[in-house]
Amino acid sequence: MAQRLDYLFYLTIIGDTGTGKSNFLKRLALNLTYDWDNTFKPTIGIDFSIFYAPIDQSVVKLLIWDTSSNPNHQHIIASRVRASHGFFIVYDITNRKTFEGVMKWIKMAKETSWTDATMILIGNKSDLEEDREVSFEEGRLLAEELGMKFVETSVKRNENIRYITKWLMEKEIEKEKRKQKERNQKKSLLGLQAGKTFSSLTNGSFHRKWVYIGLLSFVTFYFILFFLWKKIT
Ligand SMILES: Nc1nc2c(ncn2[C@@H]2O[C@H](COP(=O)(O)OP(=O)(O)OP(=O)(O)O)[C@@H](O)[C@H]2O)c(=O)[nH]1
Ligand SMILES: [Mg+2]
Repeated sequence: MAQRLDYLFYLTIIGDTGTGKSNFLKRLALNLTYDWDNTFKPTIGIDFSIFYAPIDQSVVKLLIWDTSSNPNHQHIIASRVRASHGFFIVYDITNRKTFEGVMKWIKMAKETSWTDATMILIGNKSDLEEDREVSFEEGRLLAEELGMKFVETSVKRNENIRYITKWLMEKEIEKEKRKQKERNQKKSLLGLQAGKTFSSLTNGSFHRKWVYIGLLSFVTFYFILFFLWKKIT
């Protein structure tokens, strides 16, 4: 039996190097089966994970891109993330430079994406409170200024990873439903409501009607011509 699928969303994780993007994705994809590993292996180019996520009554398939922050790889990344529905922009709360780098990633996402993508600002490594360099308030204010959702996460402690992904999916589902509604309204305005159009075109009644009218006009026209010719001769 075919697997049910209601939505397919593409998401992308961006941010400076070492902020925890790859671990974020591993945690999301593997959840509790993920064995925490402190060693740092920078991503080369781009990676991805695909998995299913049930959201309320819907089955959602997610394809999530995990990107490298290396400037030499940006052209490869740009060509892959164009159709992203959402971006996680990650900084490290223990490294102010990564917070300062956030704007360049937002700019890249806006220039690259051709959708009205949802962006979320993420301050990661909230378990390292003693090393904090960026306060929660600073992150929250920046996100507010940019009209974005903000959350602090700890990939290590598995905090807020699933919450924020679920939030994003719900937002995207809402968006899709709104778009569908708008499409249906446009169709009904044109008098081409999907059901009606489909049935009239497929059962042939629409075409048949015009064939009958054509034939009738043809016969009437020749009948009048014949009548006039008879009168003259
Ligand atoms: N304490 C703590 N360490 C973390 C957390 N998330 C990631 N790390 C560590 O931070 C380092 C970098 O993590 P990555 O996930 O590889 O970072 P990245 O953003 O993918 O880096 P690039 O691939 O170079 O862009 C690793 O040593 C991780 O173990 C976290 O929530 N808490
Ligand atoms: Mg990485």
